Amino acid sequence: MLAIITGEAVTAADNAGIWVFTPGGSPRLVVRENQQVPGLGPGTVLGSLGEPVVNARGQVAFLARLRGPDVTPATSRALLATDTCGGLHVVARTGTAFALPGEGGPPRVIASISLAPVGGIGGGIFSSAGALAYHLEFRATATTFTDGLFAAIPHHAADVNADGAIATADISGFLVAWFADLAGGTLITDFDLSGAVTSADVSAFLSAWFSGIIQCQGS
Ligand SMILES: [Ca+2]
Ligand SMILES: [Ca+2]
Repeated sequence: MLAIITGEAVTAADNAGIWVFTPGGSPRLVVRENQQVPGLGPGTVLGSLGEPVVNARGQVAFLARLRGPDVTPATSRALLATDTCGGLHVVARTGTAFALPGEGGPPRVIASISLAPVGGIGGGIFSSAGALAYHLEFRATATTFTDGLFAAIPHHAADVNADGAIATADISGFLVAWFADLAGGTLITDFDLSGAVTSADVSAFLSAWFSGIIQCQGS
């Protein structure tokens, strides 16, 4: 649920948050206004939060307005979602390029984002398997748009097979892909984003895997 809180040291800029309630458990704060958005520039924070959609695993997805030194009106809307370990991911952001799978030519630029326009008022489909449906509009010309319905599976970086659990299968999956990169010269397992696939990527992955195991125990 989306809730507004009050109290000393709480201001209008950070008085909203999203909590998840589980049967028999205590409410868990997932995100709060004014918090830094992971993966975006320093000072890029959640300016305001939309109504969330929750799945059976306790993952949430929500639209947000971003605020920060590099945020312009064209880049201020984003769809965010949590993985099964509680990590927050940007699924889509307005003003950024979006390459349609299998389509050549220049990437499209996201003009607007909404949760899937299905499932009733407010919409939103976030399956118990972790797949989030969302709708994007792309600006084709100044006055015309194209659009499409997409799905994402927000997952922890060490959850290679995106099944929501960090397990030994993810290590073997990573190693298979790593050897395939070495053989084929591809960069899928360039985990440390160095531009090359080396043994450093295996160490970086294993380190993320072990910290993911610890982080996910608490969720
Ligand atoms: Ca997994
Ligand atoms: Ca690398």
